[in-house]
Amino acid sequence: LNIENGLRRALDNEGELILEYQPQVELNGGRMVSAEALLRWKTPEGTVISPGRFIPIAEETGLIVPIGEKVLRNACATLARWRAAGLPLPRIAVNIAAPQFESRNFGDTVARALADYNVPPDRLELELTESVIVRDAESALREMARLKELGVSIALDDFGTGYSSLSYLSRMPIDLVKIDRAFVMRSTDDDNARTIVRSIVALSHALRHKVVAEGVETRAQLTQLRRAGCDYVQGFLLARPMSEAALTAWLSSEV
Ligand code: G
Ligand code: G
Ligand code: MN
Ligand code: NA
Repeated sequence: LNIENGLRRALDNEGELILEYQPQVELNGGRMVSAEALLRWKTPEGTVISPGRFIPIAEETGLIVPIGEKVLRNACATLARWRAAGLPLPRIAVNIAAPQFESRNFGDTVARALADYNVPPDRLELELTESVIVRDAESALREMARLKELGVSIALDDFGTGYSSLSYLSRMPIDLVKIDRAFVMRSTDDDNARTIVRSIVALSHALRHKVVAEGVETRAQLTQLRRAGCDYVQGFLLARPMSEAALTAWLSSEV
């Protein structure tokens, strides 16, 4: 299978590129505050290809721009359906690749998706990584400010694994910091990883950002995160990524 050609076809083929959603819940209380949209590619031959394999190729070929727009619009469509059903509306968090963020008119694309589906802007969360800051920090900060003006939420994904300087953390107009799962994983048996987790939480809170830990798999990790004062958790311990239908059922049970 040629991934590039396959992706071009998938873009026009309803039902090939689909979203799963993974809940992000309050560490104390368990209420769902957000759900991360995770892309899945089901080819007509029935193969499921993981984003780890096709997203890098989509980034190299530029296909990430139309694919990312489709993801944004599908996420907004899901929010619109939940809203119409009168369900409690969590945010939906959408991963934004650097080339997509840097593409012309990205802000307009986001604004159009929000308007077309009539979703409250703060229900859409954009997950950016530090890589957007590395290339051209000043223009990235301007673009982030523009997105904040639209009213969307911004999360900094995979925090601690990139190469941005800490000074930018205080300048970015973000709402949430997502602690990378590598730190979460090691936080139960590695004192240094535990210290890093605590420091990320303290630093983020001092800058008035909320903190999400990702990749939470064990009760012991959850205990460490509670002690560190983390706000929200996401991971297999809480819930695996699931279909929209399954998440709709979860939301219905929260009413
Ligand atoms: O769901 P999974 O663990 O296989 O995802 C692997 C990687 O693919 C993660 O880093 C995730 O952020 C990324 N990813 C999943 N969905 C999307 C998407 O819609 N857009 C982008 N840019 N990345 C995604
Ligand atoms: O890079 P990003 O944070 O967007 O990656 C999200 C990816 O992490 C998704 O592919 C998702 O399937 C995966 N994931 C979610 N929860 C867990 C978990 O508890 N453990 C592991 N190993 N991966 C997880
Ligand atoms: Mn993510
Ligand atoms: Na992440």
